[in-house]
Amino acid sequence: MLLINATLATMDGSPAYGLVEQGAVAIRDGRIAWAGPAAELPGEFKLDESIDLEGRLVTPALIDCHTHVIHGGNRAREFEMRLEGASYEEVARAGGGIVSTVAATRAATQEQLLAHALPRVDAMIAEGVSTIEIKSGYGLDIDNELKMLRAARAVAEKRPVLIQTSYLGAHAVPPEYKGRPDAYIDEVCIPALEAAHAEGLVDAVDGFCEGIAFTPRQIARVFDKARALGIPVKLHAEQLSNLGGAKLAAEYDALSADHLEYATAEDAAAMAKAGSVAVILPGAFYTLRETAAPPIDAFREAGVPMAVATDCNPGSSPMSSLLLSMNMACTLFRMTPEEALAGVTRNAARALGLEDTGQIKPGLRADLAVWDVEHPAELAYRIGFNPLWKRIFGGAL
Ligand code: DI6
Ligand code: FE
Repeated sequence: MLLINATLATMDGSPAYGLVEQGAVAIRDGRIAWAGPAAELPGEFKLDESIDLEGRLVTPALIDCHTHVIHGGNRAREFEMRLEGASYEEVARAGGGIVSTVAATRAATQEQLLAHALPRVDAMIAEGVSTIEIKSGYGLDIDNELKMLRAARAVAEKRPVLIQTSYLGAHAVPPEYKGRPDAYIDEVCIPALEAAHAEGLVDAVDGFCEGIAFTPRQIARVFDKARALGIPVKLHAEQLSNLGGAKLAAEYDALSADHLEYATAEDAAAMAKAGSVAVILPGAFYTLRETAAPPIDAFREAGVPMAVATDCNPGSSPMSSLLLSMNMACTLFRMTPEEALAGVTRNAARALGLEDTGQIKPGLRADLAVWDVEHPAELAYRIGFNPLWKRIFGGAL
């Protein structure tokens, strides 16, 4: 396949979006074979039939690197409660919050979980998403954590999308272990990780390091097991308070630390040293009406790569629009439109440990999004408008 008459935002790390005017992309065997100015296209890639994009913008297809899109039920009632004045933590302590989604997730079959997720997956794909990370963490017992991960992997059988799964057994303490988080880690969280890994269901291990969830010491025990199994880690860190999660994640060479509203410049330095990505989740900040913004300047100065994701989940971020996440990252956190686009392409791939997607570069997967816009800043600029023209997944239109 040869795409011509395109503007390319290659997002390959070169300045100004890696923009190429009058560009062409040659695709062979599902991979990008060549990309650059059409005038320089090598003869071997010249085809009789090419697709004329009439000046449209081509970017890498988008990557949502942090979602909880597999879950049971919804929490619209909790939304009402919070509007009546209850805080997220109060709702959680009253048995609502994550634990109510746990009950709904346990009650659902694997097929039901999958069917419940597909409309949101479809919304993501319709915005040019090619890769979705999906976490477990609403099962919180061995069978139900495995069920969630199997449902997550099954998304890729139903839709043309790459799925990366993260095991999030350390998401919340289930009711049957109330007040006994260490017993939960020993008796459920670690054995479920071993079982899920044995079934090949785990691409990364995640945790929630927070007052309403687990301490750094408890998370470290889960990370030790991940390390022993050779699985990379990531962490929900400093979302509602600073417990040292980002530093802990850095100690374990985490792929990413996520949320980070309460992170400091010191945390940023530790993450930069470890090469961990800061995953910025403005949907949760917005939904919880947080006031502390993540320290974007500190990440920028320290050279921490920033990703942006939806955090699509039924409680703190019932959002499935990655384009809206980009807009929010700019408006709420003062990220630039170029940083936001890098955050859903190159840096999102890095947050998942994926080296063959997220940029327009020879050798990488031909996962591309073609947009009816003139300039890449338009992607983050509009609110509630989807300019996707076509998506190319693994070289297929
Ligand atoms: N932080 C979040 O924002 C989500 N999980 C987490 O660890 C919220 C999950 C939920 O409220 O259901
Ligand atoms: Fe999350």
